[in-house]
Amino acid sequence: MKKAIITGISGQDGSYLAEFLLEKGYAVWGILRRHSQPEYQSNRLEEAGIYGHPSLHLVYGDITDFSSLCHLVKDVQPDEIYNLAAQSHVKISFDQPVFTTKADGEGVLNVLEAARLGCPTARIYQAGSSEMFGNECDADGYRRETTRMVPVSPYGCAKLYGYNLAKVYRSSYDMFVSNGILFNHESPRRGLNFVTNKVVVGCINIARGKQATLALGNLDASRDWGHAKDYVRAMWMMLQHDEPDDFVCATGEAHSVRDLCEEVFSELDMDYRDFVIVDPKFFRPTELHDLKGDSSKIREVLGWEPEYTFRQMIEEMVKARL
Ligand code: F7E
Repeated sequence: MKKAIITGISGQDGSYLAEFLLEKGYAVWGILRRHSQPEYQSNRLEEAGIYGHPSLHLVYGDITDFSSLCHLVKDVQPDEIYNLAAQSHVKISFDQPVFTTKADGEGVLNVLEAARLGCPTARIYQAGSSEMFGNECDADGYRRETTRMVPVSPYGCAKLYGYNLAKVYRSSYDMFVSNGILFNHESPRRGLNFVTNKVVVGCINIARGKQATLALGNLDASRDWGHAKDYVRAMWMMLQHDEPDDFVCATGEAHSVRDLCEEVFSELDMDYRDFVIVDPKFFRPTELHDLKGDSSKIREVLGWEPEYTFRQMIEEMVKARL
C-alpha cells in the first residue's frame, strides 16, 4: 500500500486528491490546522464521502510549523507528499502579505526540509500557480513552462519563491520534486469568495429572491478555468513520471468574468446584465488581466487530457448548488 501525505487536505484540491488516491488504494495522511470550530474543517471530505475512511488519517499540523511536519514525515515515511496548503486567495494576499508569504513561501521550505531530513526518497508535488507569470506571456498570448515569471501579487511572489526552491532542492539534493504550474481550477467545492462559485451562488440566490444584485469587481479579466478533478489527476501523474519536472496544466481556453456571468445566468434563463453590478471594493491593487495556458508538454509527456469542458463544469456547479 503506497503512502501519501497531503498538506491542505481540507481544501478543494486536497479533498479531490484524497478521494483519488484512496480510490487507487493509497493510505493517506492529511494535515489539518487547529481551528476553533473543527466541525467545519471536514465539510469537503464529508462531501467527498471519505471522512472516516479507514485509510484516511487526519492529523493536526501546519506548514508554518516545521516541527509538526518533521514528526509526520519521519513517522509516516511517505512515498509521495503533495504540498497543497496555502493562503490561496490572490486579493486577500494584498491584505495579509506577511501570512501569505509565511504559508505559501516559507511553508514550502518547511515541507522540503522536513522531507530532506526525514524521508529524502519521498516524491514531492509542489503546487505552483499561473499567478507566478503575472502579466508576462509569449507572443501568441499563451503562458508555458518557458515563459518569464514576473508576479503582480504577494501570492504570486510567494508561490514563485516556493517554485524556485523546489527546483533548487531537486538539483542540489537529487530529490524528486515536481512543480505543477496550475491555471485556475474550479468545482462545486470551490470557496465562495472565488469568482466562479460567487457568481453561481449569487445567481441562484437572486433567482430565489434572497438577494437583489450581485456585486463583482473586474468583469473584463479573463481566466483559463479547468476542473479541479482533472487537475488533481495531473498532480498524481507528475509524480508517477520517471523524472521530476515542471508542468503547466491548463485548458488553453480563456473566458472573461463577463462570459462566466453570461454562462451561469443563462443556465437559469436570466440575463446577468439585469443583476450584476460593479463594486470597486473587489478590484485588486494590481490585476492580472488575461490568463491562458499552453499545456502541450503535460499532454505530450504524461498523456494528460482534461475531461471537463468549461460548460460542463459550470453546469455541474450550478446543479450542485441548486
Ligand atoms: O479571480 C476577477 C478577479 O479570485 C478570478 C486561485 O485559485 O487562480 C485563483 O486566483 C478573476 C480575477 O481567482 C470578482 O479580479 C471579478 O481577475 O476567482 P479568483 P484568481 O485570483 O485568478 C490562481 C491560478 C491561483 O493560484 C489562486 O490560488 O475574477 N473578479 N470580480 C473577482 N474575483 C473574486 N474573487 N471576486 C469578485 O467579486
